[in-house]
Amino acid sequence: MGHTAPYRLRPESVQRVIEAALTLVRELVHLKGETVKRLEKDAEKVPALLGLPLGHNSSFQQGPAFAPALIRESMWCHSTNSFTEKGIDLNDIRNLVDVGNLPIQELRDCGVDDKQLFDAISSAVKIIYQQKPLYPIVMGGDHSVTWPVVRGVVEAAGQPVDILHFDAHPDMYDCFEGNRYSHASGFARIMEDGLARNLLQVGIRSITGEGRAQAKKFGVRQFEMHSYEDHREYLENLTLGEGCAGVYVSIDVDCLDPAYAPGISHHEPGGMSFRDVMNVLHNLKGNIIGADVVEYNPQRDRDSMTAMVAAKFVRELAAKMAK
Ligand SMILES: [Mn+2]
Repeated sequence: MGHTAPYRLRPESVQRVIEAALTLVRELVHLKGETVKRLEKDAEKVPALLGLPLGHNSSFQQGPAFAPALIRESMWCHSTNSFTEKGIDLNDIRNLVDVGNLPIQELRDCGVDDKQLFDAISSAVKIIYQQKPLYPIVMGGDHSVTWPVVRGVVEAAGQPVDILHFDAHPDMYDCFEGNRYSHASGFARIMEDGLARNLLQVGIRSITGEGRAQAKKFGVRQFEMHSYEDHREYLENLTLGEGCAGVYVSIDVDCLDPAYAPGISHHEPGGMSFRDVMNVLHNLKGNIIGADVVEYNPQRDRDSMTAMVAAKFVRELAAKMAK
């Protein structure tokens, strides 16, 4: 299975490579965070981009490990400009900083297993969170990264979050094909760990009996595509995150209809339009303290069309976070 590590190292050696990887993140976070503070001492919240090139917990196809590089390329592509829809200039470091990637594959090459890898992801997220005014915005990677990212946010914030989750799938299998770290199980782990006060899943249209049973068990609210129009007004006027740490937004690119986003692993017809997602996001009232965009798969893309879509999700999320 993809989640087993190739070699076994002594525990202290594993810890040493993890520390080295986190040092990369720590140094960039410190440099960018201090620069922002010097330019704008009143900045409250500046999104910090972290790439997690992790794809081995995908169940069907590989490819999302290459997403962060291509999303970055599309973010700064000259076919568009650096302003978001509502006028935030992302070329201004006071609105967005980039703290690079956690070297996922290099850690795995050294024998770091998924438990240790996920702990390292949580640590990287906490490093960002503790450098005020930075807040994490993560580029996956497959969707398995969301569990350790949310865990990092919640541990740093000291209380649970409300999660707004866009996806064709609930990703709540107790265990998928023998892998509890699977990209199809992340939200089961999040709910078991008590990391979310509320979990709202939007765009659902591929769900098994287990997915519904898990939702019932964990009190998850699922907004399925077959009745989307009944819920549109509610979803486009959401208030979340009051009385808890804030809001975490997770966007699986496959929430979109494959007509809008062919560059994903799981083509599931009948999905949201890009504008549907924007309407929910732009109108959301709530303090977003962490976010991710996951499951972009370059192997299936055409002319970087879906890279552009994933990049625009990152850009608009960043603009929504920046304060
Ligand atoms: Mn999905």
